[in-house]
Amino acid sequence: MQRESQLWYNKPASQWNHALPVGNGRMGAMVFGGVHSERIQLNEDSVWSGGYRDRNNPDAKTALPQIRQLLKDGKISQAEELSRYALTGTPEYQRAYQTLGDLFINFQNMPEAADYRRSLCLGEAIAAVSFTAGGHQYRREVLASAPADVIAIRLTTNNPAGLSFDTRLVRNRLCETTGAVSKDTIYISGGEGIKFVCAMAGVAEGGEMTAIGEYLVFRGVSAATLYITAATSFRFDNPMRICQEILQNAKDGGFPKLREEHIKDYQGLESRVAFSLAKADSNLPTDKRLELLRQGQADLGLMELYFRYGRYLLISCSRPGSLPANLQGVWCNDFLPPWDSKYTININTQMNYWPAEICNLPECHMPLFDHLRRMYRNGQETARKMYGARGFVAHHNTDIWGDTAPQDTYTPATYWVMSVAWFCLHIFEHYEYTGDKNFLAQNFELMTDACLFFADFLIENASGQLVVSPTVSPENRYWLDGAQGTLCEGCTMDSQILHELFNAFEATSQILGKEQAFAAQVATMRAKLPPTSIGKNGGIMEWLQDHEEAEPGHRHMSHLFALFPGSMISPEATPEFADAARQTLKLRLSHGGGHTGWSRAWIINFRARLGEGDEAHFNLLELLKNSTLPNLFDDHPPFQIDGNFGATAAIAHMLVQSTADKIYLLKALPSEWPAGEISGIRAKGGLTVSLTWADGKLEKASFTASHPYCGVVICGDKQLELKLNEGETFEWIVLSCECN
Ligand code: FUC
Repeated sequence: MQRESQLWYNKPASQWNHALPVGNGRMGAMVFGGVHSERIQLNEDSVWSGGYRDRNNPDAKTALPQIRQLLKDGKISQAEELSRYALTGTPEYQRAYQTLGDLFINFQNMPEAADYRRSLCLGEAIAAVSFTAGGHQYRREVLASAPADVIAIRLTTNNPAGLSFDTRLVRNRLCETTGAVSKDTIYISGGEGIKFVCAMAGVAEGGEMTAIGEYLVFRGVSAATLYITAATSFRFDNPMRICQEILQNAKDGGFPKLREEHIKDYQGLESRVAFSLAKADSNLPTDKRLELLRQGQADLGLMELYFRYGRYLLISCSRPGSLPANLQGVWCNDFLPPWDSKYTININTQMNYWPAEICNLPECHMPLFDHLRRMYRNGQETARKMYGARGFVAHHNTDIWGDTAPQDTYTPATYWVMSVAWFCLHIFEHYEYTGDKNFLAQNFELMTDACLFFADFLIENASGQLVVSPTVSPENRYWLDGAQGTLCEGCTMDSQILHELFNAFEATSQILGKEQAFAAQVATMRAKLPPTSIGKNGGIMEWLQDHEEAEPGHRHMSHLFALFPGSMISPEATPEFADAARQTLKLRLSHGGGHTGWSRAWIINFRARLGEGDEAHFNLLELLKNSTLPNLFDDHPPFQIDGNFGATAAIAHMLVQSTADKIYLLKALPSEWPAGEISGIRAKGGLTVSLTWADGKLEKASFTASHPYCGVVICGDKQLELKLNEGETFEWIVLSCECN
């Protein structure tokens, strides 16, 4: 079967949301592809607005007992007022991610273009611009190489000596110095708090190149290469020296070698997974396809492309050694971007990493764990200073410094202490997929300290249950006695996360043979957590009391955590709760829920978990129609990358889902996808899974074990006992399996 491999357009990008992204984890670039002038907007993941500050509110600890008492007494607004003074970070805001700047290329004497094409090849991770002008061909290639640590731009023409242009790096604000550092290299530098250098070296073939002022000027060349890199004081003492070393190596190696090594490196990750829906393939530009989809035309190939693009984006913005994918991955055009383009950790950052394991990119998960380590010391300080607790805590946002104090003055999200617990489930998930005990051992102290915080912080409510107080159910409000409230004693999502954290901790303690006494205490705490309950409207209750929601169509569906990404609710194990989750979804959607890209992506995952293929497909269509920009970036609005990653994971989950000892195949196969294949998907227990299906039925599945496996494969009414030794593969040929 053919695979969709390109995003392409027949005109240059008129704005940023049309430009095409490349990235090597640490650096990103957005290619506009103009004919007479090119703009390439640049990012480096550590260009942020300032340094670390201790923002822990010194009055939190004193006020905490009073806030708790007010909540117990039902005096919600008073508890909220005191929290606003005593719990809010001092100062209120964390740092913001920022653009690095732009590369501009102005071409001289370039005639009008014909046969224009701007594309992004997902098979090679190369953005290209090509056209004919004045009877000659012109081509530009832009790639972000991880091995060479540069963004490389290659310009060629078959017009002898036909390329003349000038080029420079620009950053409108906060640029302290610019100019040439040598006869072939120019740079810009600046930054608030974190100092950056971005440097560009040029190589001309034929013709001439000179550095003048802050420009590199090319005259009458037949080909030119530009190498760009950047470094900041976040990682290096002398960013300029690092940039010069990187650029020297790139020039010494030359473009052909750099290109070849880039493709090899990228394909090492990308080619592990292939997804194809039989009828795919269209010869229309991507923006046109999106438009036709909005008009109701089916386009299975676009879904295939969207999935492949999701993996491409994760590979491009999250590599070992880089910072984790932020709200915009690594691509950000602003000095003060929406929500600072930092890490919102009450779902958005977590969602960025939903595809990492199942889509066979465990390496790309690593920056998240590095960042958790960055948050660790700060989180211990926040626990101690704000709450007088041991262990490790963070609130609903963090920044480049791993800041763990609350962000924002009172919003329905700010004083939520569950994000570290949620991140620890990613540690366990990585272990479940890979079986890597060393990784688990290295990160066990984070899990231990996450639990330790709750050993000190949980309190008993009037029913003797252990609850988080104060807390919020992100990010909804409830009605109580004619007034709206946010703060509460315990909420469903918190209990669900804690159930999963405590289970994971107990399992890890057993696997590693460590902290067994504490694990017993954790088990006792787990037994006293409030259970998930069903409310009077037939849905899952969001709070421990059956409050009415202030926003019944709220984008957050926090109380369905146990359905996804958690696993305590499933149609197989808890059919009654699965029905209640369906009812919750129905109610939220009937009030306009799913209106942000990430919220819609979460819904697709819920539908996949519930085994509802057609519903999953419907919501994927809605995401593409209503929350997708011309360059296929997710549109919150504005651009926010979590929806891309959430939906990529969801597509995988529609086809393969797993628990420690069960694998479900084609559990949510939509009737619109009668035939297809997917290869290289990972399942818990260390399996790599490939499938083909036709007429809505599984034909063949193969399983390769990276370590000994023993479990059951389930597809519709068919079951298979699977026992594999390390390295072994089993092929299951199924001829008459009705799935769904
Ligand atoms: C949370 C969400 C918003 C947005 C922001 C970055 O606050 O509720 O929709 O995604 O994070």
